[in-house]
Amino acid sequence: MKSTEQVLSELVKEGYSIVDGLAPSALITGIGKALEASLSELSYGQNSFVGTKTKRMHSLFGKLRELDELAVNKEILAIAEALLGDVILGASVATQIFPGERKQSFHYDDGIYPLPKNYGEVKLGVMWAIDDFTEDNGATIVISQSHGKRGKYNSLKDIQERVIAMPAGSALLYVGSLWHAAGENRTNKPRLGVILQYVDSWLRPQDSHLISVQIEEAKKLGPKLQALLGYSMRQPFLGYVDGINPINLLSD
Ligand SMILES: O=C(O)CCC(=O)C(=O)O
Repeated sequence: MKSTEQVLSELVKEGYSIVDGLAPSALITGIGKALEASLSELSYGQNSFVGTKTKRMHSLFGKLRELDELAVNKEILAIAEALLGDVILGASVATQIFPGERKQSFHYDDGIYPLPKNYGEVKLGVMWAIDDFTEDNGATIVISQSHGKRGKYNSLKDIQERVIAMPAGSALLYVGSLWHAAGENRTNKPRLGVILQYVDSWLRPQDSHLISVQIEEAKKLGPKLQALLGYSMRQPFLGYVDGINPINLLSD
C-alpha cells in the first residue's frame, strides 16, 4: 500500500493518485449489493453531463449505512487532512454507468465554488471502485497535471488523458481542480463507483447533510462521521447552534 507521503506527493505533482486494495472485498461486495438494489429503482439522467445511460444516487448517508466505513477510512482522512486541513464531507454520489453510455465532458469539481483561478486546493475527491474499473467499462478518465488550471477546457495544453483502470476496492484520489470525466462504457455490464468528496470545513458543502441526515439518524453514527457530516464546528466560531457545538445535540 502506498504511504500517505507518496499519495500526497502524487496529488501535488499529478493531481491524482490511485490506491489499490484499500477496502476489504467483503465490505465492497456489501456496498455493491445495497447500492444496486437502490439504484434499480432510479431512472437514467436527463442530459449528457449526468449521462443518459447513467444512474446516480446522491445523499448516500441519508439512505444507506453500508458506506459509513468508507467515509471514515483512516488512510483517506489522513491524506485529506494533510492536504486541506480540517475537512467535512462535501458530497456523496454513486454513479452507475450502463452499456452504451458516452464519455462525459471534462470538468473539475471545485468549479462549483467562485474561487480565483489560481486559488489553492479546497477539495479532495475519492472515487471508490465498487466494480472493477477497466479501459472499456467507463473507468474515470483524468488529465494528468491539469490541476491548478481552472478556466476553459480549450485553454489546456499538453493534454495527457489517463484511464483509471483499478480493481474493486481501490480508490482514485483527485484534487478538486483536476480535469476529469466518466468514461464510455463499451461493455455489456454496468460499472459502479462511489464518489466521496471532502472539502475545507469553512466551505458550504455541496450536499446539505444536516437535512439529508437529521439529528435522530445522526445520533446512531460514530463521532467521526457525525463530525464529517457537519455536526461539528470549525474553530473558533463556524457552524455553531445557539453558540454551542452541534455535536452536543447528538448526546441525550
Ligand atoms: O463516474 C465517474 O467516473 C466520474 C463522474 C464525475 O466525475 C462526475 O459526475 O462529476
